Amino acid sequence: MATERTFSILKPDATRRNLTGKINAVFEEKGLRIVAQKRIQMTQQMAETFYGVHKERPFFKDLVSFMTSGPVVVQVLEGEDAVAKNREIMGATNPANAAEGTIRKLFAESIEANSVHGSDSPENAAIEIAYFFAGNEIVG
Ligand code: IDP
Repeated sequence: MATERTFSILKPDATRRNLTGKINAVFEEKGLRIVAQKRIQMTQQMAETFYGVHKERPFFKDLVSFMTSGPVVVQVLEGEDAVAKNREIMGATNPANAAEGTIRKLFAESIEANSVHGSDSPENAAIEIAYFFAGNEIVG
């Protein structure tokens, strides 16, 4: 398997509870390298664009409001099979269904405030990384 990059967000529930270090420790322990990282405040427009695929879903408005409710940490994670590996490390969307030891099982508050985002395909990873990072901000 080739080295790959994925896009990650530590969501507002994680920054609010000062969990960025604990979550980053999980990524690093499981073999993902943080090759870019910055703390930002998402605007409503950024959140609406980022989650545009969900705009017809009943939870869309609340999700945009949650994602703009405090700072987030956006990241690029690198490693073998990074996209699938990070989805495994994160666990199921709903923490009630997340496997033991996953980030969402360990830290998520609810199906909405579920601590982390991770790209769901290499194609989306490339789009999401390019949306948040300039090439020279990523140092592998
Ligand atoms: P994922 O983050 O596990 O890929 P998606 O289905 O892409 O899950 O949903 C994006 C985000 O939208 C979730 O991480 C969560 O924050 C929120 N979300 C998904 N389903 C629900 C729901 O049923 N109620 C409230 N929020 C939801």
